[in-house]
Formats: sequence, C-alpha cells, structure tokens
Amino acid sequence: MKMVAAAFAIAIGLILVNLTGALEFGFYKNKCMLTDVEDTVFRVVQRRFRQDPTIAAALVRMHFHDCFVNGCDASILLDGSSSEKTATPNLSVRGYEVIDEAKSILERACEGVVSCADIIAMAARDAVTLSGGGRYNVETGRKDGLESLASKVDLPSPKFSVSQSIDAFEKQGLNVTDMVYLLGGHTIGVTHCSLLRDRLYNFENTTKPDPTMDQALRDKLIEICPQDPSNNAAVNLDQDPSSAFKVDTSFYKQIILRRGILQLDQATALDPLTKDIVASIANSNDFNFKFGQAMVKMGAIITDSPKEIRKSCSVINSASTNNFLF
Ligand code: HEM
Ligand SMILES: *[C@@H]1O[C@H](CO)[C@@H](O)[C@H](O)[C@H]1NC(C)=O
Ligand SMILES: *[C@@H]1O[C@H](CO)[C@@H](O)[C@H](O)[C@H]1NC(C)=O
Ligand SMILES: CC(=O)N[C@H]1CO[C@H](CO)[C@@H](O)[C@@H]1O
Repeated sequence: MKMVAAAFAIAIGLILVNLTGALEFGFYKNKCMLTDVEDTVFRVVQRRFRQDPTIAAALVRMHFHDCFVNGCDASILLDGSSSEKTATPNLSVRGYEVIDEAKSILERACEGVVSCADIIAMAARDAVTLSGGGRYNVETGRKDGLESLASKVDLPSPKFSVSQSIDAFEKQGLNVTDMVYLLGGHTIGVTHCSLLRDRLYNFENTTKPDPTMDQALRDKLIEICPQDPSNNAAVNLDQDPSSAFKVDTSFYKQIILRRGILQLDQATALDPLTKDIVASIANSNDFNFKFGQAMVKMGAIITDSPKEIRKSCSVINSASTNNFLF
C-alpha cells in the first residue's frame, strides 16, 4: 500500500514537474522516432547560415526578445495585428523562416512533440556555435504560449542607464554578471543609424557628440550615418572588423576602447556598477563557456501562463476559435 502511495506521489510529482515546465538537457532524446531533434535544428540553421551568416545574430536576438517577454514561450513568433511581432523593438528581428523550416521538418518526423520555443533556443545555440562561440548544451522541454501582445513588450532600451538595465534584467531573475555576459550577444550583428545618430551629432540635446565615443570611431561613423535621418544604414555592434561576426571577447575590448555603438553598451564599460565585470571578461579565456551558461539561464525564464505545443509556430492551435491574438 505504502509503495503504491509512493509510486502515486512520484507520478503526481512528475506530472507537476511537467506542468510547471521543468527544463532538462536532452529532453528530446528518443522522443521523435528515429529523428535526432537537436541535430535536425542544427542542420537547418547551418544551411541558412551558409547562405547568409548574418542570420546568426538574428537568431540570437530572437531568443533574447522571446525570453524577455512572458518567458521563453515563442510568443514572438505569433502572427496577429497587435502581436509582439508588431512592437517597435521587433521591427528588425529576423529569422522566422529558419524556425518555421525546422518546425515543419520536425512535425513531419513526430507530430506535436517539439515546441517552437525550444526550436528558438536550439537555433540560438547553433547560431552561436556557427559564429565561433563554441557549443553549449541547451535545455529543452519548453511549451509555447497562447498569447502574444505588442502592448506587453517591455524590452530594455539602448538608451537605458546601466542601473535601469540591471533592474530590467533582475526582474527576469538575471543578475548584473549575467547581464554583462548576455550583452556579449552584441559581439555579432548590427544596429542601424537611427539608433545611434544622436550620439554623433546631438547627444542628449547638447548639440555635441557623445563625449564617451572614441574620436576615430565617430569620424568613421559620420561617413556611414550622415545627419540626414532618411539614411538608416547598418553598423556593426562589434567594431573590431576582424571579428564583427565572431562570438568572442572583442566586443568587450572595443567598449573598453570607447568604441561601443549602442549608448548602453558603451556605458557598461564605464559605469562603476559594471566596468570591473567588463574588464575581467575582456581578458578572460572562458567567455564561450560563461556566455553559454548565461544563455541557458536566460533560456530558463518560464512563466506559468497556459501553454501548448503549437502545430505551426506563427499561430496557436485553437486560433480559429478564440481571440487571444486580437
Ligand atoms: C539591455 C539589453 C539590450 C538592449 C538595450 C539591446 C538593444 C539592441 C539594439 C537596439 C539592437 C539593434 C537593433 C537594430 O538596429 O535593428 C540590438 C541588436 C542585437 N542584439 Fe541586443 N540588446 C540587449 C540585449 C541583448 C541580449 C541579451 C542579446 C543576446 C544574448 C542581444 C543580442 C543582439 C544581437 C545578436 C543583435 C544583432 C541583431 C542582428 O544583427 O540582426 N541583445 N540589440
Ligand atoms: C549571478 O548568477 C550567476 C549564475 O547563476 C552566479 O554564478 C553568480 O555568482 C551571480 N553573481 C552575482 C553578482 O550575484
Ligand atoms: C531632447 O529634446 C527633445 C525635444 O525637446 C525631448 O523630447 C527629449 O526628451 C530631450 N532628450 C533628452 C535626453 O533630454
Ligand atoms: C519580421 C517581422 O515580422 N516584422 C514585422 C514587425 O512589425 C511590422 C508592423 O509594425 C510588420 O510589418 C513586420 O512584418
């Protein structure tokens, strides 16, 4: 009798763990017939990456945006007239088609098993690997959210002070060290002139450039981003030309040299709250490992809102009978 009760308790425990969405390494092992889920995602990302290496940055950023809005639940993928996709910070998030391709291959192999949120997490990891950042193990077992609302997108702004940004990360359960590692995501990818023009010509309404910017960098950037606001060219976030698309510590070395592009990135290297962390990462030799750990921690932001395994990543399963999206 006792054993039955114990077994029952364990069973209930397992169900509860599953309901609360506990993540584990290798969750999909032997869960998709003969298909290796992680390998399938990797091959899709690799094929896309060979056509367009800039997709790596887009996938890493997608995971960040997904996790910071209602946890990592693929809500960023849902279509809808006022879904997260339509929120301003999402305007330049790309890579949806990579997730869709992996999803359709996996649905053919094993229907209703692999969540879109997990595909994003795996694809972000693969993007890091393909960009030279090493391979970290990714936790899986997420489910997909039912709701996506632009009005709930409350991502930190590149104009935030370091202290505001620390608060935003702490709200997500990430500490200041995690934040500085995760900002290392900016070791790849680009931003656009519209987000940095003020630093070149009229910083905080002073009619002068941002005094924290290296003069040689400013000279270069005014060529790429003239004052005319109709120009919105892309600018590498990591200003070391030899590693602008490599995941490594060069981003930290650049911001120490006052060659940060986003105001917050630059401030992180100068603010007493973060500058020692930046300096130590810049000279560390375990960045890939620590960055991977920080990504795993970010990937574990999960809320308890209702979830499912979506059939198609851009629409909830019962989309025809409810009004969550509009
Ligand atoms: C305070 C936190 C953060 C702020 C304010 C921020 C802000 C930004 C901004 C403004 C852009 C440029 C968008 C554009 O011009 O189109 C950007 C790009 C990017 N962000 Fe962040 N970000 C933050 C944290 C992160 C984190 C945690 C990651 C990932 C670990 C990340 C990864 C990226 C990547 C890879 C890009 C380049 C995207 C591309 O080239 O397509 N960011 N970020
Ligand atoms: C931040 O979190 C990491 C990982 O969970 C931990 O190793 C580190 O000690 C924490 N740092 C601070 C400053 O709390
Ligand atoms: C600069 O001036 C504009 C227009 O007056 C104002 O909206 C904005 O808040 C100011 N920005 C800063 C950083 O003071
Ligand atoms: C890539 C993507 O889906 N971007 C969308 C962001 O939001 C605008 C609307 O404001 C859409 O037009 C874009 O398609």
